[in-house]
Amino acid sequence: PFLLNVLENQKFLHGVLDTYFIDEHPQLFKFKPSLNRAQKLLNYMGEVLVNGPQTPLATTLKPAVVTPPVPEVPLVTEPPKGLREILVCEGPEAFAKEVRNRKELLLMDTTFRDAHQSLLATRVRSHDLLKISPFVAHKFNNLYSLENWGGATFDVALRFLHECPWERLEEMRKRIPNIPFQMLLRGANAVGYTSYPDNVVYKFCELAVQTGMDIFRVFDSLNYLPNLILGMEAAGKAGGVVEAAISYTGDVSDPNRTKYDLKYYTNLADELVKAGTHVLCIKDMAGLLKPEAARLLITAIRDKHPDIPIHIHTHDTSGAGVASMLACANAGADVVDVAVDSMSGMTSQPSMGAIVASLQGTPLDTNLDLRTVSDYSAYWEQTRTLYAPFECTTTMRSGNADVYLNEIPGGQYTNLQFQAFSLGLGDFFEDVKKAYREANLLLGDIIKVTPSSKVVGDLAQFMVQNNLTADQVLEKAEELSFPKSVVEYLQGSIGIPHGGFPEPLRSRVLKDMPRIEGRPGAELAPLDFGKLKKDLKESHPVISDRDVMSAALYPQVTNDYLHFREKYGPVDKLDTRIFLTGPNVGEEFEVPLERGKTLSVKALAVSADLKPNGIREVFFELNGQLRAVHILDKE
Ligand code: 3PY
Ligand code: ZN
Repeated sequence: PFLLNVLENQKFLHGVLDTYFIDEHPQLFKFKPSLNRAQKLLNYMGEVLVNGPQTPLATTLKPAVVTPPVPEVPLVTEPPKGLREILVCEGPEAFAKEVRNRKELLLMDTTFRDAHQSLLATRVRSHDLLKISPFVAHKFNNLYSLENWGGATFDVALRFLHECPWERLEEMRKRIPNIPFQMLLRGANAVGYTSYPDNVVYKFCELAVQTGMDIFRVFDSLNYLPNLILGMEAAGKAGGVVEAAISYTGDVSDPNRTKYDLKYYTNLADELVKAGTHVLCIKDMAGLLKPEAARLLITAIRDKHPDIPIHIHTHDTSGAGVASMLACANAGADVVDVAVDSMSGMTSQPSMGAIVASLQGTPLDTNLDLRTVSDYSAYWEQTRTLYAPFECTTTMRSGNADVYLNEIPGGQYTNLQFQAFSLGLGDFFEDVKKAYREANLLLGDIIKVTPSSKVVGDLAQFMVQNNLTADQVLEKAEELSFPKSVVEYLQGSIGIPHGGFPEPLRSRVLKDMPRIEGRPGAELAPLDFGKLKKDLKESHPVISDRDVMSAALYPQVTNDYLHFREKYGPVDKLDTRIFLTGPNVGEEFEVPLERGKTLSVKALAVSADLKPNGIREVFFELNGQLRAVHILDKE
């Protein structure tokens, strides 16, 4: 009896047994939880039916009632070979050489990461990514890479989707063995918003490579070289392709914008090439790289570094994205970022179909078939409607070239607009955008991308809410109680900006507060992973090294995620509409738990009467048998 019911064993529960027992006998834990999975999921759906969505929805719009058809692929045959073959067999240098030698313009597809981070609040779930993955493997084998991890996806998966980002990566890898995977690594901030101890960043990259990651786009929100180099070393040491990114701001085609001129960018490119990057990326996170600026910038870098593959990232906020990417390609870039048509445009990436069509019959022809792009787009067009509660188009109807004035990064642009509209204040967004520009100048005209963009955004909102002009902020700096992010930024918590910190603002805000002089991570003690694992095991029956890594980055979020999963099971297996808003009463549906194991569920009824203890019963049919779950009605 001990063996099968270990989770209910009193000695075990009270810690009389050494918990290393679990490590030595993992098979014991496969049995009991799997028996409970169905019941847990019924509890989850009961909870949603009684108490409403268990993840906050951003609007009152409901997910569409659709089952997006997945274009067919021959599942019996292996997907055709792609660039990953060279990477795996010959390593990152050979991969980079091959990329540089290619005649065609190569594409990175951002649909699995940045596109939905920018348009759908990062809410696209593994369920919908995995369904289309075999099609991508079979039909898009010639991509440079598929960007499918990192950035905000890690946090959002755990926090709002109640799913494990590591499992997502592993499952995508199983279905797409041939295309290089790419992630966005925020340098010394990994996939978080703040500096971590160095050993956390190293271990994170190691685990990412082990789980299936290939290419690490490494950036720093201030282009602060020591932070960038730390991230590059971590990615490189783990065996990944290092794609060091220069975050782009300003306008190199405007002779009056002297702080970030061509020389600034070419110097930085020199440093990153010297530091051994395999690929060089220009990360235009706000979509400020106009076609003429693109021509100047790429030509200058290409002239100095004829052998390095150049990869360009942009956002289509102004609407000039396709023109700019074509200008980059013509000036010698090897790879550009696109999102599939139905997930492109506005604050997302430029359209894949538009770029493919524009280059057809030219020497840079991508060799992609527009019909294939169209099939892929059709899947996402329907899938996107499942995420209606998070649609940016609730408030955003078009691109806007005012981004050249405010320089707000794509994802943040969507968020700020959304927040402004939900506050219901008519001109609030216009005011915030103007204040964002002023806040940036107050802070010394800095690079703005996660997390420095949050500093500028917080200061802008602070200015609007308190009705302060830039002059007033500077004048009253000693008395004002600034947002925490602004104070920490001025203390040096995320690094040192190009040109130094703004004075006298910094001294006035900080007074005698401590300052970090160099790379923030260098001052942090290494994290004790062994202790963290032990601590986690005290409150959670099953803890993997992946959970420990998640907890190293997001302690509270991971703890909540683990509790949630222990209570409600693998909610990532539910269809998106059912996950978000629950089934309709009377609805029949399936839940594929694993290969060969599918639950057949029917939602029967929610009891009208409440028991004296506040419990409501919800009835389901599970594989033909009646089941009832008891849910505390929180209303
Ligand atoms: C992120 O850090 O998530 C970004 O997408 C920055 O551009
Ligand atoms: Zn981006």
